[in-house]
This record gives sequence, C-alpha cells and structure tokens, in this order.
Amino acid sequence: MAPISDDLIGSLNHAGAAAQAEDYAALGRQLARRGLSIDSLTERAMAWTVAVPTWGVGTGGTRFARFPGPGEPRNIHDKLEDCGVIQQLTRGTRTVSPHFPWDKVSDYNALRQEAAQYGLGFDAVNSNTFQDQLGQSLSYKFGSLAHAQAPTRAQAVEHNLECIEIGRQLGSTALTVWIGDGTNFAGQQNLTRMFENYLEAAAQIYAGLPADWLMFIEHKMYEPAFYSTVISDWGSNLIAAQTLGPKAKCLVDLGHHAPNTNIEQIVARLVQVGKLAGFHFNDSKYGDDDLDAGSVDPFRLFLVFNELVDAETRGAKDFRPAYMIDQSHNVTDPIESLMASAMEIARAYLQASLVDRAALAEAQEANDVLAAHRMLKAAYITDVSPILAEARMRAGGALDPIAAYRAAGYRAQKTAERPAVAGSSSGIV
Ligand SMILES: [Mn+2]
Repeated sequence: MAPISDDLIGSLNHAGAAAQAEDYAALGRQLARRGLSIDSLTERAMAWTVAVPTWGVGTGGTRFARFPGPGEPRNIHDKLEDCGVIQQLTRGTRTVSPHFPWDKVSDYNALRQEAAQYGLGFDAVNSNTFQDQLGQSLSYKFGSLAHAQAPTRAQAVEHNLECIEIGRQLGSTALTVWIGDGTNFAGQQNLTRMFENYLEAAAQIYAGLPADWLMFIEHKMYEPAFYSTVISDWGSNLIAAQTLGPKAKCLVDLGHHAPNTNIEQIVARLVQVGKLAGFHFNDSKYGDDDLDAGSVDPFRLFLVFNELVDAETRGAKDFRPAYMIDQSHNVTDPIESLMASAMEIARAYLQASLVDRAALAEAQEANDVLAAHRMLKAAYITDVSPILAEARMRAGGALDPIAAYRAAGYRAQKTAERPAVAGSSSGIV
C-alpha cells in the first residue's frame, strides 16, 4: 500500500539519474583519496533509520494559538498514512512512535498490520500524564507521578502500565516517560518529597516492564512548570535511572537544556555509564523550540553524532540508542519538515562517519589541537548529499523527496479527503 505512485517516483528519479551519477562518482573519487569507500558509506546510509512521532505529522501549536494546516491527519490511521509517505520517499524512517491516549484504538493487532502495510513498525510508546483526558477521575493539574496525593500517583502509574500493554501488542520494546510535574511557586511543594514520590511511582512502572523492555526517562528544564521541574536535567534523570535499575535509561531531547549547554558532553557522559536511552531530535534557539533538526545549529547536531559514532566505533558497553524525531511544525507542511529533518539527521550521522578515529586519537595524544579540530571540520564540511540520495534511490525512495512529494499533490488530495476536525491534539514534549 504505497501512498505515492511508484511510477511517479521512478520517472522523477530517472530524470535526475545522470546528474546524480556524476555527483556520486566525483564524491567517490574525493573520498577514495581520503581513504574512504563511498560504497560502504552508502550501505551505512541505507541501514540508518530514525523514528517519526505520530503527533509530528499534525500541525503543532504554541500556548498562544494553533493554525491548522489543510488535510491534517484526523486520527492514528491518517497519521500512519502520512508517516508512510515519509518512509516511502526517504526510506530512512522505518518506525513510528505512538502517543497514548491520543492514538488509542480498539484493536492494536490490526493497527500493527495496518502500519506494516506502509512498511512501518512501532518504536517507543509514549505515555501522557501532562494533561487531563475526558472522563478522567483525578486531575494532573498539580502533577502526576510526583503528585502530593497517592491516588493521583496511582492513576498515573496505571496509565503507564496500560501503555506498556498496548506497546507489547504493537511490537514495541520501550516506554518513554516524560512528566510535566513541577512547581510555579517557591514553597508550593517540598522539592525532595516530590522527587521521592516520583521515584516510588516510577518504580511501580519499572516493575511492570516486560523482560526485553527499556524505560526511557526524558528530562526537560522547564515548562509547563516554571519555578521547579522534577526531572529537570540529566543529573536528576541519571539519579532516577540509576535508582530504578538497568532497564531505565536517560533520553536526551536536544531542546530540553539551558541555552549553550554542551549537549555532546552530556551524551558522552551518559554513554560512558551505559545510560544513554536515545534521542528526541529537533533544533532549538532558546528553549524547547521543537524546530526542525539541523535548521538552527547543524554543527551541534554533527558534534552529537561525533560522540555517537565514536561510541559505536569503540564498541561502548550497552550502546544501542533509540533515535527519534520530536518536533512541532507550526509554519510548514509537517510531512515536508519531517522528511527534511530525517535527511539532516542522516547527514550528520554520515558526516560523523567520515572522521578518521585513529588519526584523531593520535592528534589528541600529541596535543595537536588544530589538527584534531580540522579533522572534525573536514568531515563536517563534506557534502554527503550524493550518498544520501543514492541510498534513497537504491532503497526505492526518491532522489529528491520534497520535490516528489510536491509533484504527487498528496496534500491537496488529502485536503479533499480529510475535512477539518475541531480539537485534534498535537504534542510538544
Ligand atoms: Mn521530547
């Protein structure tokens, strides 16, 4: 079940094939002079995948307003179709990350098969105790897992256990937990007791994890709480993960740190202690902006991947990070933004793969500062676009996914098929 015509993709690829072959050959010669095989890099690009969040295909919003886009997905079925387009054209987004209760259905086995028809599987499931649902008995206004009152904490634990059960049916093997719990006023709550409440409740979720599952804990500096947040930084996150046990790991969302924080160093630390769960990729200028990956600071994205590829190369212990996009698209077509972001993330991964790790270690050993730095820069400024395009084309995707998407007229078609509905949810965590 292909949302876009394969014939259209084929004819567009055919039109661009000669120029692609020329660019690929030229880059191949340049990389060969540097001792790198373009074919093995292309294979590496073809093996790469990053998960798309189901909420990312809808238009996001801010706390001021949401400006709905035309032909938005109305439910999980529409969302899977849109994620299917992203995978069909880019071939680098083979899983989706669902969010509950937003993506609830009555038959998860059927949903799993529906996703498989688009070539999609399910990544980590996300719980939601940061808003109240219709008919919910206790409110999360003053918190969920860290709430002052035990019945509210128990309700939040129960929801997470339900998410695990749904995820099990979908073939997922991880639960991502982000809570908005915190305070807006000094004195509102006891800072220590809140964290103790969280740890006790999280331990009950942890106890419900199947043997092969992981629990991803996501920290975020502030928002919706603005005075204190329970899991505000990687320190609190690491304490929680270490307290809970080996199946709990720390998820890094690139927008959830103070401005100018050295995120790549946090990544290195978490890798070193075997506690890196994975990523929520996006970009940021000031805070949790959820801008498109690589759109503000592509060099930082590269430096994060430099740590990841370094860890992969040296076979770091317990290193199998889950990669996911977490963005809010307010002024672009979400499908275009997600395709562009997936390609930027793959680009950073590939650029980091160009670094000669042995030569870099030698320069570091000799304290040859500029040589070491220039090795990173040489990798970063290499335009690997022809490799990414080749990988897409060989896997049956589009040479230029955004051009193919526009030529297919998918959005206009969906605008006719999907009348707008009021109150559709969008996520910003
Ligand atoms: Mn996130």
